[in-house]
Amino acid sequence: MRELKRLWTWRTKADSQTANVELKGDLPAHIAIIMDGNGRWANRRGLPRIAGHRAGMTTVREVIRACDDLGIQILTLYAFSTENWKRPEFEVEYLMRLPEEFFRSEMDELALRGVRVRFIGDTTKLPEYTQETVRRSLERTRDNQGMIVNFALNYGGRADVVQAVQKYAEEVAAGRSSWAQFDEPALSAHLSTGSTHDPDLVIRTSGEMRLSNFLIWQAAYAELWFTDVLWPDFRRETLIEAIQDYGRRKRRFGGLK
Ligand code: V07
Repeated sequence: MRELKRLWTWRTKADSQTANVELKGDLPAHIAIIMDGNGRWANRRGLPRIAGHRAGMTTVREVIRACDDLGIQILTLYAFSTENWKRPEFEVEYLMRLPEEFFRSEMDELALRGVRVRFIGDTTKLPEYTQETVRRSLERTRDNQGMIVNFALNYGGRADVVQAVQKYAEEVAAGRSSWAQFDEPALSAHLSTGSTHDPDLVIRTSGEMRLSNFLIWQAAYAELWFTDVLWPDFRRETLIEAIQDYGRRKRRFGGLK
């Protein structure tokens, strides 16, 4: 665990002033976010739901920047769940075009920052045009050495566990693994997140206090942080509040401090 105790400076859009925040305590290595409340944000403004998704994508850009500036190592974003297919066809279609739009505007900055993009979830069920973006972005950021951004697309936590066991079973059948050696690290390694650091902090916006099938195995010991703020209204400052709260909590992993 890394101890963070430093001043962090940034410019706010509104007044172009420089703000200083002191972050004490541990900095989470891996932050995972359930980005909820785009539809509600739009409704409140009398706008169509897709306007909320568009605004939400702007927040994605800002949060990637903020996490990278802070030195977060892994950011996992729940962009599309296995349940989201139940939404109206035209909304799903709109959502499925966001990845391409995102990369068209962001790829240069991601390259500059050395961000590595990865995907979790069953991307083989996505429309072909989305899969094309998935492939291209993986390829273009593969050699980067900076922060990892995992986009969860068509992701479900239970399905991820099932998929991991199936993969392990195939290795057993091929004689490359044995059930005698099947343990928690072995299962973790076969999840879509692989052997990367488990999330330390899971953030959910928009007032719901559930995991909703997101990283259910990986988040076993994560600190959970909830806010009523809707995703399009989520700011750098909101993220810092979450990280400061995280730093204050005593993390015991079930033991005694
Ligand atoms: C989506 C905007 C954010 C709020 C949550 C739902 C709507 C960014 C992406 C994205 C995904 C993959 C990728 C690059 C960007 C995205 C979907 C929805 C499906 F490689 N935002 N965003 N994808 N929303």
